[in-house]
This record gives sequence, structure tokens and C-alpha cells, in this order.
Amino acid sequence: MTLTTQIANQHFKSCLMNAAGVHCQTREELNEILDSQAATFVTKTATSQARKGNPEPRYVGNLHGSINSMGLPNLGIDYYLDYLSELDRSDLFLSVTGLSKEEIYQVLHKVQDASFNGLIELNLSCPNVVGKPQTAYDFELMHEILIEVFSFVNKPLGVKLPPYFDLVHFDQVAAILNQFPLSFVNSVNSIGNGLWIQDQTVAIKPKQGFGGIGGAAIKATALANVHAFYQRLNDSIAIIGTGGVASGRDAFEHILCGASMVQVGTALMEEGPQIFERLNQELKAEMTSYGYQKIEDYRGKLQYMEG
Ligand code: HRO
Repeated sequence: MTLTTQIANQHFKSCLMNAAGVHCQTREELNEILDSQAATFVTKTATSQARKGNPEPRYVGNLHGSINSMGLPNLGIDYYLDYLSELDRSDLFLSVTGLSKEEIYQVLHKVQDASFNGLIELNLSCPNVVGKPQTAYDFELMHEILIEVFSFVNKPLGVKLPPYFDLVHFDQVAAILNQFPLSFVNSVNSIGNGLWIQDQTVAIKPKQGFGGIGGAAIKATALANVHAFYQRLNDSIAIIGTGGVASGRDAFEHILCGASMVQVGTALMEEGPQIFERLNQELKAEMTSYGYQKIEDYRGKLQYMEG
């Protein structure tokens, strides 16, 4: 029985890791993920300069779901590149973005020129920056950005996408993504701009309470996105499944839908890095119950009803 998996020629001892934004802002938090039974880590999404993010409270969660409007708090791209160059490992993920396309290019030029030799996750789907739309909902802009990015980045790079809800949108997005040598696509980021209400008041302060929804509440949407892209993307583009993973069974379903790696956000926030020990054990138990020995025995083999 093994949970090993592969993305962009990198081998991982497990298929479970953190989702960007959760337990990954400082080197102390990232070290704790490395010390856990997670396969690897992805950093908090880094921008060209450090950011404090939005006013608090900006996250509320439980095991049923979460809402956040963090506003991209991070220590800046230089911090993460320094830390990653000390680690000098090719199996770590660095998440990056910018508040404009120019900033995205600036950050990625730095990453391309640095000694970093891991995987780049380009976040095109942050829902929480005041006045900034989610890039990946503007298909023309996403296309333009990917043309420029692949003109100078030759390190393994994938994109973090927001959830889509219409089958035509999956067709349109996949048609764009298939034009590029992407190493992976990560579906999904939080569902943008939900509202949580406690008593008579919004649960978080920024943006009058509007924020990204995560956790169990979004599992169905996440699975649909993973499978829709699995059906449409070139085989060379791996899929990372993110959304609503709090048990081994949840991870099993993401893999059945086509995910090669599964990320954990809200449940990691609630339980801490020891969650990976439980999830690895539960996923193995789920696989045993179906007679599967490895991820590739069932990845993407979701069954449909006849007729
Ligand atoms: O920092 C955030 O507010 C944030 C980001 Cl960048 C993201 O990609 N997804 C999310 O739910 N929150």
C-alpha cells in the first residue's frame, strides 16, 4: 500500500499537503508542515512586497466550512525565495501572484532568476483584494498572462483556479490552458464572496463581510471542477484537488475525480498539521476497502451510471 504520487517529474511520499494560505506564511509554520506527514508544502501566496492584509477578524471556520478575507497577508517574495534557497529542494511549491499583470511578471522574473528549483503555483484566483477581480474569471486576461509568463518561465509552473459553475466555462478555460506547458492545475480556490452571519452581523470585518468560502460546504463544487478539468485537459497537465477535504474519504473522492495531489485548507486550519497522519491512515483504509494498492489504481476512474 502506497500513497506516492508524481507531479512534473517530482515524486512525493504521499498525495496530501496543505493548501496555500493555511499554515504556510512563516518559515516556522512551513517547517511544521515539513515535520508532519504531509507530502510537501505550498507557501502562502507571495507578492512583490510584504503585505499586512485586511483588518481582523478575517477568518471564521469550523469543520463544516470557513469564510476568509485575509487580503493576501504575506512576507514578500524575497522572504520565501531566501527560505526556499536554504532548503534547496525540488519538491516544494511556491505560490505567487501580483495585484496587476505587471506585478505577476515582476514576481515571476524574480522566481525564474532565483536558485529556487521547485514548483511554482501561480494564484489567479484570490477573491479578497478590495477592488480587484479574480483574474481567472476574465478569460482573455488569463490567456494574455499565460502567453507572457511562458515566454520567460521554464521552471515547472501550474495555476490555482477559482471554481467554475457552468460546463461551457470548463470548455472555454480548458481550451486556453491546453495551449500551455502547464505542469498542473489546482482546482479550487475558495468560492468567492459568500456571506456568513452570526446573530445579526457578518462574521468577518473586511468588505462588509463578503469573503471566500471553504471547507465541507464546497466539496461538491471542488469535485466537479477536478473532474471537469480531468475530462478536458491534456494528460501532461496534472490536477491538484482542493476543497472540502477533512477525511480520507474526501481525499479518495478527489483522486477518483482525477486528482494526483490533494490539498487541505479549512480542516488543516482547524486541526493543525497532525491532521496529515490521520488523513494518510484514513485514505489507506479507504483504498484497502476497495482493494487498491496505489493512487494510480483508481485515479480518474469515477464510475457513471448506465443508460
Ligand atoms: O489571502 C487571501 O485572502 C486569500 C487568497 Cl490569496 C486566496 O487565494 N484565497 C483565499 O481564500 N484567500
